Amino acid sequence: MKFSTKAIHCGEEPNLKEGGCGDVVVPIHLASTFARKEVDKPTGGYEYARTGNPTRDALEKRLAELENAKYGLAFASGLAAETTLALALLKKGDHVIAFEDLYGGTRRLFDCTLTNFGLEFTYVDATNPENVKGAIKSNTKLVWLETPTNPLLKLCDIYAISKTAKENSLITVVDNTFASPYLQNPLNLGADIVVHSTTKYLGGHSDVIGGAILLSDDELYNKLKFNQNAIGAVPSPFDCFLVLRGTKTLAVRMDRHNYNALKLAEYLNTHPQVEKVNYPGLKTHSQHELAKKQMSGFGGMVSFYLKESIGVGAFLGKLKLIALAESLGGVESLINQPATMTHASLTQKERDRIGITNNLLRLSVGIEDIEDLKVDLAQALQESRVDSSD
Ligand code: P1T
Repeated sequence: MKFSTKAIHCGEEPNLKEGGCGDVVVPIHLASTFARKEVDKPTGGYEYARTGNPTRDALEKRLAELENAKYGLAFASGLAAETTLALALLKKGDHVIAFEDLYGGTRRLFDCTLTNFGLEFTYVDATNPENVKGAIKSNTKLVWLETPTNPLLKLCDIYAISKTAKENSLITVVDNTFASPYLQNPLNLGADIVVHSTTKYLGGHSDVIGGAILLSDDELYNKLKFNQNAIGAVPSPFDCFLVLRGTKTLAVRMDRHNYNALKLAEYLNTHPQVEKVNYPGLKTHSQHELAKKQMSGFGGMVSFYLKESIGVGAFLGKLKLIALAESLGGVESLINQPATMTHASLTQKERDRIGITNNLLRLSVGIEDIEDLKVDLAQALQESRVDSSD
């Protein structure tokens, strides 16, 4: 099956067997526990809903199919997935190499929580695979990547880095949230594990918080599956249903996100009040060729720096359609100032070093009519000029 067919059918085949009612949508199984006939084995395959339930099973199966993975594990949030992964696969004294440009919450988890458990993190500019290689130490266990990154839309070469990691017996994890499985499949490029915040494109409607881990390695899966239950950061059946429903339209939504984001990136790129635009689909993006190689589209995320002639607060206040909010990947367009919102937990020094300055804005381009989005940006840019005499 091709992607959009899998996204609708995998994990949700109608049950036409004896006793099944043939429903084409998997039910929201609310039972927290499952009765058994014999003491030593679950009768219907389930025992307790934290350990597993049919709605979550359907979601895990579908997400695994979409990432070409053997196994899927669903979690209560993207950060719940990340926490479980770290606690399951790392131990005190282990070292992790991470891309310096990551979602602020991921860096907060690493720097403010996991370091308390004796884990060590080194951040590198992974746009150059040599920087990852150069950071390997005797206690390095794992390489953590985002591509494209949040919020600067930088890329890293998944194939090259995974190859180096394998040669050094390291696990490569790719947070594929920004691309979604429709545009990029890191496991096909050599990565060991894919992580998603399903809150974003997979859910797609800004109405659910969720996370997932997808992988094919039996040994790693067994550790993660054990810890999914042991730690217990699992999604509710209703949340599983919402993400399952979201995945059905992922392909059509992503096509429109791609189209709208490219149009807006091109528009902003030529706008006199915009200093620089970060979008992998632009020929001016320094990694455009890599984007073409490892992605099948450039996604719905754009970030840009406003010139000093624009008041950032005034600009954000003038937007009428595009909401000022954290998060991304929904059908509605959102804008965010990373320095004060999603990446506020980084130190000022670190933000400045990476390039997350106050004039950087991040757009999650929705699937509205492109003309309405352009008009909204245009009027806000015009109205917020510091030198505007009207
Ligand atoms: O919010 P949660 O579902 O826990 O997912 C965390 C997460 C993980 N990885 C990436 C790349 C993310 O962007 C996020 C969450 N990001 C936002 C809320 C944001 O506005 O960037």
